[in-house]
Parts: sequence; C-alpha cells; structure tokens
Amino acid sequence: MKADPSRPARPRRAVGAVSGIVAAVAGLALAQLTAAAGRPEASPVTAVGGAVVDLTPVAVREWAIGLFGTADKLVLGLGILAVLAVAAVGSGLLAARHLAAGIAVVGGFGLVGALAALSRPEASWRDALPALVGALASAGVLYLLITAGTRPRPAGAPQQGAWAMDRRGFGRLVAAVLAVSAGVGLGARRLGAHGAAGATASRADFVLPRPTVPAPPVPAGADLRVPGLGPFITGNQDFYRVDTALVVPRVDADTWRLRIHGEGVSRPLTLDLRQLLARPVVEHDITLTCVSNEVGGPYAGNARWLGVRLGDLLREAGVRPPSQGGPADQLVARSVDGMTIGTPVETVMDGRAALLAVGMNGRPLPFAHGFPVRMVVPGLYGYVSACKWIDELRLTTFAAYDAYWVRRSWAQQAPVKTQSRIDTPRPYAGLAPGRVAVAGVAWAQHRGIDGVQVRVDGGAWQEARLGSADGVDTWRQWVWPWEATPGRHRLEVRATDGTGAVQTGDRTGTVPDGATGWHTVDVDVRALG
Ligand SMILES: Nc1nc2c(c(=O)[nH]1)N[C@H]1C(S)=C(S)[C@@H](COP(=O)(O)O)O[C@H]1N2
Ligand SMILES: [Mo]
Repeated sequence: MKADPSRPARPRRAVGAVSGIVAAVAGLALAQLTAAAGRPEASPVTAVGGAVVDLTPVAVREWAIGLFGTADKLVLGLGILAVLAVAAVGSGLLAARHLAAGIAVVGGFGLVGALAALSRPEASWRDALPALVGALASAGVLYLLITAGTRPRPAGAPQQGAWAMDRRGFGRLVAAVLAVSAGVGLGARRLGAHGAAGATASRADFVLPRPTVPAPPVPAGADLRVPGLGPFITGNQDFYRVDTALVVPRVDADTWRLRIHGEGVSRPLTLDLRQLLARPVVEHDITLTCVSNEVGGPYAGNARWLGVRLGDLLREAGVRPPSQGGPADQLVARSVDGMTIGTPVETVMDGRAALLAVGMNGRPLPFAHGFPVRMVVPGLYGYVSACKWIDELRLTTFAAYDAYWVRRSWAQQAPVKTQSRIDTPRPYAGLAPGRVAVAGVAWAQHRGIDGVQVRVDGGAWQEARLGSADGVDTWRQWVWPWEATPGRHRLEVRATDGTGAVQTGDRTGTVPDGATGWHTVDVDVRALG
C-alpha cells in the first residue's frame, strides 16, 4: 500500500488508542467522584458488576465460586475493567477515523452504566448521574485528544512526522489529563471514606448489651487442638463471607431502623437499635454454613452470637406460626442492598435460638458480616436464614413470594444437611508411616452430631473420638488415630446426627438445596530416606 502523508495510519492509530484509554480513565475517575458524593453503590463499575452478579446463571456462578472462591468479586471487578479497557481502545481507534462514532460508543457505555445503576435495588434517578457525568467527561477528553492529536499541520511547518501537534505536545496533554484524573480519583477515595465515617463511628461507639441469658462457656473438650484443625470458635477475621455485595454496605447504626409488617402482623413495629435491644438479649453458639459449600468445602464457621430472639419479637408483633393458625408461613428478610431471604415462620418460632444478632464473638458485627443487625437461625443454610444488613421483615407465604435465590433455581426451604469434613491431613499430603492424627469437623445444626466414622481404602468404618458437644447447634470436632502404612491411601468420613441418621454417601451437587456425599482425601505415605 502506498503511504499517504496526509492520512498516516500508524500514528493516527496510536493517537486513537491512547486517547481512548486516557478518556476512559478520566471518565471513570469522575464517575467515582460523583458516586462517592452520592451513593457508592451507584458507581458504574459496581452497578454493572452487581447487575452481572444478579443475571449470572446459577451454573456459571457455582463454577466461578468453585474456581475463584471468595476472590470471585475481585475477578469480576478485573473482568469488567478488562472489558472496559478493550472497549476504550476500540472507541479511541474509531474516534480517530470517525470522531462522532467514537464519541457515540462512549455515550453508549455511559448509558449502560446509568441503566445498570438505575436497575439496582433502592435506586433513585440520581444514581444515573455518575455514569452520565463520567461518559460526558470521557467524551470531552476523547474529543480534545483526538482533535489535538490529528489536527492537520499548519502550512509550512517543518516536515517532522505526520501529526500536527508534535509528539511532545500530545504527550504533555495526555500527562495533564492523567494527572487531573489521578487527583479526581484520590478525591473520590477521600470522599468515600468520609461518607462512611458516620457508620464507622457508630460501630466504634456501639457498646454491646450485656446478655440477659449468657451462653455457658464452651466446654473444655470441644477444641481438640489437633494441628491442622481450626479452632472450635472461628475468629471474625477468619469467618467465611458469602454475599452478593460488591461494596460492603456500611450502615449507620444511629439511623438504622427495622420494620416488621405483613400478613397476620396485628401490631406492626418499626424499631431503632436502642428499642430493639431494650428486649432480653441472649447469647448462643451457632455454626453457620452455606448451601454453596461443596463436600469438604470451606464455607462453614462457628461463632458466639449475641442478639434478640426473633420468635419473641414476632409474637410481640402479633404473629402466630402456621401451626397455631397464623396466615403467613414465610418470613422475608430484606437487607439495605436489596437481598431478600425467606425463612419458614414455623422454624423461627419453634423455640430454637433464631436471633436478630448484633454481636459476633464479643464484638459488634463486622461490616462484612452484617453490621448493625443480621439474622441467624440454627439449622438452616445462610441463604434461607442469615440476612445481613437487615432492615425489613415481612410476613407472607411461600406460595405468594420467591426470595432472591429461589428465583435463581435454589430451593425455597433448605435445612442444613448432615456433613463432615477431613481437615487434616490435607489432600495429597506426603506422610511418613506410623501414627497420623486424622481430624476434622462434622455438623448437623439443631440435630447435633452423635458420631463420626472414618475408613481407609474402603475398609471397615472406624469410630472417631468426638470433641465435647457445645449443644446441638454447633459443629463438633473429631479425631481418629491412624497407623499409616506406606502407599497411596484414601480416607473417607461420615457422620451420624442426633436423630441417629447416618450421613448419606450419595453424591449430589450444591443446587438446589445443598451438597451430599462423603468427603474423601487421598494421601501418599512414604518411608523417609
Ligand atoms: N444481605 C445479604 N445477606 C446475606 C447474603 C447476601 O448475599 N446478602 N448471603 C447469605 C448467604 S448465602 C450466606 S451463606 C450467609 C453468609 O454469612 P457470612 O458472610 O457472615 O458468613 O449470609 C447470608 N446473608
Ligand atoms: Mo450461602
């Protein structure tokens, strides 16, 4: 092809690509600042991410959780940025040929961001602003850079490259825009931190009430202290986290309210935190597990929760369970970020320690675990019981309403299935022959664990030694001393719950109501040297 000095393809392309990226950076920075000034959830990246999470088919979501674990949100964020980077380069290249077309693409992305923000729970028209302001800024920067970078050379200017503005001038302009964007981005971070300051202060000032009914101390023998086995009580820092929130909601305890209403509620209530905690406060140890936990998976944790009995509160509101003629069989909890979680009213009111919890292991709930108030119900998977950042309780029926996960192929009702896990040795561990402590945990919340058995290479089941029981609502540790012989071996575990039912070995996946099957660990035993 013959070079045409008036339309040099290569530099024009370079100008386009650089302009596209720089314009996107500038637009995103301004969008973040606008979002920080209003609602952080309205940032286009967060809003699009949230929409992607909500629209992702179950199979893809389970695959992503299996692959990335709790880093799934980070991966999603990076994925969105990667798509944006490609689109930014594309819009820049297009703009270098056809300025209006490139700007139209930027506008299109702004529109997608705005629509995503508007579709989020509890959105108002203002939430469209960050994406729109960002797109406007991005389009402006794109216009500026492309016209500056591709302007025809003034007549008689020295023949030096093909662009009008020399490389150095364009480079300076790019650097200036990036510097301003960095400043704007920093401002957005500052403003974001400032916006959450009220919530952070309210948590720091929150003094946990003293329990009216304290939990007895954890029995001495509950923690077997086997190396490789986690502690009986899971630390708040180490507690698994599963939710759809891309930004952890930071709720101000001082302005928090809980509304209780719906079918069969003869005395609707709206309570602030002080009013809620004017009621008896109980302390109870409960193991929380996630329905998305694969056999042997990590999504289980055990904590000492402090809170108000939910059953009593419902009774106060005039609610009767279905067994006493109440019209509502489903309690739908809603969180500030629009999550809905449906729990059987009968279960919540059957006397178990179903709590509106404010404390976790002697501390106010961490923001990531639902500050200021969350639900915990012993015996039910988290997605049907453990609403974090709760702000509404509505009584209805299972026939009339499907909660968030139920609309995404999960079961309406999901009691925890009896499970056991080998925590040590680790899969494919290289072990020396001789005595090896095989140990783990087993759970069957609200039924309790009565026995755990281990077998090697499909042989006879051997009784493991159990840690002391801390009631029926928590997991139990177990240990079994194994005389390991050289070779490859397969360890398997199964539990018997408090009703005498033995954990099934039939393997089923997590959808729709929790995985079953025995946890299996393969190890290699080799004589050293
Ligand atoms: N608001 C809100 N609450 C929620 C969820 C959520 O996505 N949003 N996830 C639920 C699920 S699936 C589980 S397993 C538990 C996990 O609680 P944790 O993150 O404190 O361990 O929270 C439940 N409560
Ligand atoms: Mo879950």
